[in-house]
Amino acid sequence: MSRAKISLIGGGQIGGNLALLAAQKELGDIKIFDIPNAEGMVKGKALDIMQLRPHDGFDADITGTSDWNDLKGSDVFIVTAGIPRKPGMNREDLLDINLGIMKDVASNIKKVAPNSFVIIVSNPLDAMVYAFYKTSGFKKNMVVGMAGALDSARFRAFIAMEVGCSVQDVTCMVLGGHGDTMVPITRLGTIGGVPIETLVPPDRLEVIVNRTRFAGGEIVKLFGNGSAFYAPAQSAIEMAESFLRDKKRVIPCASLCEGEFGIEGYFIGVPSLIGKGGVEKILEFELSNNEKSALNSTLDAVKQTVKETKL
Ligand code: A3D
Repeated sequence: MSRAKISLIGGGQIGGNLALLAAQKELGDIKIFDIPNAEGMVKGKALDIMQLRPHDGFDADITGTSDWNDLKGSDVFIVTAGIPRKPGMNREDLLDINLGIMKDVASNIKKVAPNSFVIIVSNPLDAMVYAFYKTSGFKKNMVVGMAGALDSARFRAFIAMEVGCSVQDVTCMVLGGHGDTMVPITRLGTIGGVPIETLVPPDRLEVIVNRTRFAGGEIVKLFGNGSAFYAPAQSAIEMAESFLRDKKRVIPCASLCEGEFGIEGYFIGVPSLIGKGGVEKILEFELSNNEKSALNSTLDAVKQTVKETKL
């Protein structure tokens, strides 16, 4: 059986970690793609990881490139391409530039691997995944955004830190858009099957929910320059692995809703079953009235960012 081919579009902070994690999990052979100016950087990262392999003995071929032809026939793409906001640049300027990059990426992926599974990570996530979908014309099940996987992992980590239990036993999902309006469904969270709401007092739970909402910003502040990359990379890898190994894991992802949760025509964070068919199913369930209104607010935020793409 030949190895899967994984292409990482953007070889920056997240891209480099994606390559490392994909190699360590032996998910397949890996191409790290970036713009010609950054070709040396991605070739260097690839070579560095090639030299790390003997310690653990994992087999994967990792190469850096700025040539789309090298990505022909890839099974999975993880897209982190984009530029960060620079001094003097407003939100609209940034959106315009990153939208241009996403459209270019979409048309190239369509050329080299029209049947691939594509995971978008670039921000603003809710607009970028929509832009990729609209520009590429890919089937809806083959395009997905990474956000809920990270937001849920952050929530789980904070709960485990609060209670002093293994993160492994904390389950919880965070739905909605990737921003301050995200919706942690605390009602359904459990620690080893015991409802979180019976173990964590409401005031502490509220603190944790708020910390989750602003967790990305907390790290940006600490770094002073740049945003989180370890946990975002691991979150995207979980999604890629579920596709490549047909694990059918249920992960909160920005999937295209066509009626699910009453949402029509938008990518938004919902529990998504990922297998060899991509997003094979969205698992719908009854929301409480509060959750419904929170999901409506987050949908408004998603609609606004999508509107700004003019697509
Ligand atoms: P960074 O280290 O700047 O890497 C981005 C890379 O994209 C750079 O190496 C660029 O050279 C490259 N790039 C720019 N234009 C192109 C192009 N046309 N084709 C290919 N590559 C290109 O950023 P990062 O890795 O820290 O973050 C990447 C993206 O992920 C950013 O948009 C972040 O905001 C976003 N992000 C999203 C989440 C979510 O949860 C959704 C979390 C963290 C970061």
